[in-house]
Amino acid sequence: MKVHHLVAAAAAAIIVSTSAQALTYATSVFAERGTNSGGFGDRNDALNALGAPNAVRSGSGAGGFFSLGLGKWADFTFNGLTFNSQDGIVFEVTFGNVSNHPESANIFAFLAGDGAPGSNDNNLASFVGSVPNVDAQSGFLFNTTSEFDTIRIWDTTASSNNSKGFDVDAVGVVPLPAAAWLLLGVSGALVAAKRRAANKAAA
Ligand SMILES: [Ca+2]
Ligand SMILES: [Ca+2]
Repeated sequence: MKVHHLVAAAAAAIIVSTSAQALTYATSVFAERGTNSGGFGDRNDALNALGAPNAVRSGSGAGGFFSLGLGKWADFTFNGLTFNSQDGIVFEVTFGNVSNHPESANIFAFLAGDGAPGSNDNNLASFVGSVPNVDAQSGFLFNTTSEFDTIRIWDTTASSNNSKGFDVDAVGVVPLPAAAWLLLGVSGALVAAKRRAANKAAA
């Protein structure tokens, strides 16, 4: 078997193992909404942030997501499951208009029984990262380093942006280590490079 066949086989194996283990999406949410969060009926419903990403834009309306409002948060849980140092992912919605509507959030992961973070302080032990909406339109992967059953998404959007805050479409937990996702990307790039080389040789 030639090298590029081996690479393709490895990439295929990873794709199979990834699709076989689906993301665990949030099944319940408790939200403390921030300021400037009124209007746009559908985006007031926190339940729109549960399940797989499904935000839509049709005509003058948009649906399937939940706007946090400015400066507050929502807590997501996953059918009562506890995870340990697994990656999470959050999907935000700005419909390709992130330069006009820059939004952001801090992400926390903790065990509810240990008490939720009481401030939006990125020095807290449960803090796992910050996310600008530009990086979360197709899902922003974040890495946790401890046990958790709750993910808190805390809006940090500047009040000058005339925004209704970070718009959450979905929150999930990734079953595979991030390394596998990276490997998948690298393998795909290698396959593409080998194909280009092969095409060039054939031409
Ligand atoms: Ca948005
Ligand atoms: Ca949604």
